[in-house]
Amino acid sequence: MQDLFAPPPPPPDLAHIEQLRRALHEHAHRYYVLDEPSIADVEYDRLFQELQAIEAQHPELVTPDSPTQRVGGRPLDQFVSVRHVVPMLSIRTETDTEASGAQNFDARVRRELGLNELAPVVEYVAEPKFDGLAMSLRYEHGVLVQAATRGDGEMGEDVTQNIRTIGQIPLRLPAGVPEILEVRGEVYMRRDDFETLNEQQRERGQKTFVNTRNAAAGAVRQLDPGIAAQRPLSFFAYGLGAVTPAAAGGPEFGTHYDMLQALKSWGFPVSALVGIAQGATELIAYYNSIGVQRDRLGFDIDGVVYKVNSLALQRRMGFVAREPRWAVAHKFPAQEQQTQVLGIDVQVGRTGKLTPVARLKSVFVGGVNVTNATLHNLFELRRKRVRVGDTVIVRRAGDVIPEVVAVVAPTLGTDASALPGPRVPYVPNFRMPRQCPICGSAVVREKTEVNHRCTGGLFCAAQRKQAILHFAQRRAVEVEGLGEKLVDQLVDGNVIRTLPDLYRLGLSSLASLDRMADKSAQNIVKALEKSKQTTLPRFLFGLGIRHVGEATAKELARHFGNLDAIMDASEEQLLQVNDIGPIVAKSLRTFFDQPHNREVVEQLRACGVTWSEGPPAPVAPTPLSGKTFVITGTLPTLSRDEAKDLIEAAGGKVAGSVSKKTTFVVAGTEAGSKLTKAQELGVAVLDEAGLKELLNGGS
Ligand code: 5U1
Repeated sequence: MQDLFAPPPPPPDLAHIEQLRRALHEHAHRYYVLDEPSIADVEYDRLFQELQAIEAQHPELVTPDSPTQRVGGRPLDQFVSVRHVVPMLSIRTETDTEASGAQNFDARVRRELGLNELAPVVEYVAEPKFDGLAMSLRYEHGVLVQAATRGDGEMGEDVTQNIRTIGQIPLRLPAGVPEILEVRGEVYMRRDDFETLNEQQRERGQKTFVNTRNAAAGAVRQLDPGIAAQRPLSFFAYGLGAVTPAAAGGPEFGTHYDMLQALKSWGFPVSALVGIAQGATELIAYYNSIGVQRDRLGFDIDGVVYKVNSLALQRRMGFVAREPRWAVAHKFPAQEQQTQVLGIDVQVGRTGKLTPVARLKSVFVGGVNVTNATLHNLFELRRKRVRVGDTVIVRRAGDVIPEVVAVVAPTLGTDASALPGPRVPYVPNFRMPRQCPICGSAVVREKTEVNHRCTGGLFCAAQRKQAILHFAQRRAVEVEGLGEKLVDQLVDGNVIRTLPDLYRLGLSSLASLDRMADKSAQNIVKALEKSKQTTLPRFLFGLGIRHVGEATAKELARHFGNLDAIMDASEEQLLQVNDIGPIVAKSLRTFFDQPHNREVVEQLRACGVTWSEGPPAPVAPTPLSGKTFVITGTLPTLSRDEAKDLIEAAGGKVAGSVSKKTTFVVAGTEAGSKLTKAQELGVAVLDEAGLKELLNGGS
């Protein structure tokens, strides 16, 4: 009911409303697109809330391009169909993942343009092929009025409500843009956003998404814009649809590249990886260069796109069906493939963790032949309902271990040639073994844990192998050249049983191993000799005590100064160490309470392994104590390891991912999603010079 005694709202100050909207648009562009926030988050929130309050008092003044209109809207029953005035084209795919993919395209372009061998090279624009879903954004008089999916190219779906929630998509364009402007590009989800989303889904007991593309598509096709707003999406622009024709005041571009630059100047995100390539040779170089960077990018791509740069030549070449003759997508090896589960084995890790691993019919995924994929743990395996004989999707993206993402077809039996069909009852469900498959010790699972573990400790050959590899790794004592194959040979052949046995290896026992040349054996002996001089944190980390990572090992070394003090410290004393909680304290105590672990330490000492020890660190706080850093990108002079060492030496901690607990992100060139995340969370960002200043006592 209207309150008749309430004072009437003050008359709206239209100029102020416009000023607020302009400021918010500008700040959103700097934040989401340029990655250069110009005001603090709290200040942005203040302006936003001020505008929201005014609009609440004067709902008649709310416009669709107001920054407040990104969130909200009512859930829809269904999406409305939209006709694309200019059809959304698809792109011909070159599946040949060799250099010939680029050569074939260039040869075709030259043929169609009637260019002989003597004619100059053709200029192309090369772009990443983003793994998301195509979107057409329609602006009228500079205001976003519609966002539509591709659909069949002629008719798409109106998903404007959901697309408005994407911070990178401008709701309003600067003055001077064409009256009608349709911008085409790809909506996608960044990898870190995908990981966070899946983690949240898991915590809520909801279905996880198979890959970034599915997650992005699910968000775009979400009928409730409130839910869509919680799914973090991003956008890259790469083309135009309908545009006010040049004759009616629209822009006239000479090249595709110029058009992309205009899109950028109008506020759209355009990938920094877009480049110009002269002829097939440079296309191949581009393909290879993006291929090398692929795993490090913050988002998934499935190939690159080549386009003839000159728009006049594009017009001359035209289309076949719905595909332009002047463009091609040159695919990378797929990161997902289907194959069949031939068996389910169990692998035992360094800490005794048992991992169910699917043995697969060999399949080429993400550039390598994959024959095994992790099923993580018994609960994941059950959730995905994987059984021997099933046809599954296997994914190998980046450096991550290949994993089984889903069952596509339960099959009959284990016959690899069997067609998909109903699951037969006689394929038994996988069960975790009660005894370790390697050493026969009991397998246990604590109530609060998802993982099963072998209780055999160093009695278990699998754990011994992993323990040796852990001890020998670069960030522990570093025995160069001691890799998995060699350790397998040494342990399986009973040449070594314990860590100290490593230092008892003679040249002759090494040289007698299969496929071991004299020179390689000498190198291993030299590397072992070199590894004997180490540091206390490296040695402690190398022992492989559960929950004792590098940072904890450094804290322990700093606090106690020598190994004997650590070995003899009570849980209460261990709890005094910076960042050590009850779980780590208990784990350390348990480890050093086992006589065989103490014996290993003594024998290593007897073999000549030494480390520098010193007095406990002074109690005074070090300049970076209590501060957590994340390093991203390439720093001008320091390697990441050097930066990490410096930070830790000054009492700081280095973490792998950005969260609200991060104090600083140290960013170099080509910093990716971690930098964006830092900006989103309002975490302070430093360059190398800033870090050095901090290390020298600045604040
Ligand atoms: N980067 C990029 N992706 N992509 C997809 N450019 C690009 N262009 C496309 C498509 C379907 O189509 C045009 C060639 C019409």
